[in-house]
Amino acid sequence: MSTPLPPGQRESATFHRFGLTQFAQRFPNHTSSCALEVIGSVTRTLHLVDALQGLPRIEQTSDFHCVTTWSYRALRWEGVRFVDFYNQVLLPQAAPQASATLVALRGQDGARTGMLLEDLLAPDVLLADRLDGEPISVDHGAPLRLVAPAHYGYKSVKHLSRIEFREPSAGYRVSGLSFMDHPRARVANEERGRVLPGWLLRYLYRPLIPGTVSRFAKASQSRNAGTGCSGGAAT
Ligand SMILES: Nc1nc2c(c(=O)[nH]1)N[C@H]1C(S)=C(S)[C@@H](COP(=O)(O)O)O[C@H]1N2
Ligand SMILES: [Mo]
Repeated sequence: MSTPLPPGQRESATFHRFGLTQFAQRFPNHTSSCALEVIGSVTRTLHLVDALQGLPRIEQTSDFHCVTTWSYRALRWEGVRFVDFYNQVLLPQAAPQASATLVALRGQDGARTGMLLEDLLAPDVLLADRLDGEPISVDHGAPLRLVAPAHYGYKSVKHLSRIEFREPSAGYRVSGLSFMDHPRARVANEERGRVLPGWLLRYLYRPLIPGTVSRFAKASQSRNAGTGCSGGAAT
């Protein structure tokens, strides 16, 4: 059952709470419902109170690959396929411009990245509110996170609160540290960053793992109680 890990990745025994250290101390303000804002190149801006309401729920097991080279195997996510959310909510209600093929994603903690709409519509990309049979914990993205298993972990935005449709003609610059943020970040292609080659970034990122893990773990302390989406929980 165990497939080889993608190039440059090593298996981790722990699913670390992780990210850029500037986000270690930041936590979501709202964890009891999956509110989501849809803005940008859309016909109508949306303020959804429960983004997953009424949509078909699925369960999916996938490996998780952080760009710094740790991978954690076989996480069991539950939620809604992004493509279903797109077809059943975004297209009819927000009606994005056909030319807005870049989507900026933002978490409640201020973390940002972008994905090509085409990548978001892959069948394994989820809006997830449950992990391993429980509501997603604050540590791992409560109340709602993106899960994009074919892309490095930084595309899987936790505490997802806003999605913004953009015209790609303006260029890809979504996060503050855009040199680290590859527009696609496909794990199979080792697209770790925008500027330096993936194989080189392996060696630059790997030494940062222990310090980052301990900063995120310390900051989390007693903040890891889980919450779920109103009405979204599978029974
Ligand atoms: N909102 C938000 N999303 C985020 C991050 C973050 O700091 N804040 N870190 C990213 C990175 S670099 C990784 S590897 C994964 C880590 O997910 P985890 O903390 O659930 O293990 O979340 C990604 N999504
Ligand atoms: Mo990461």
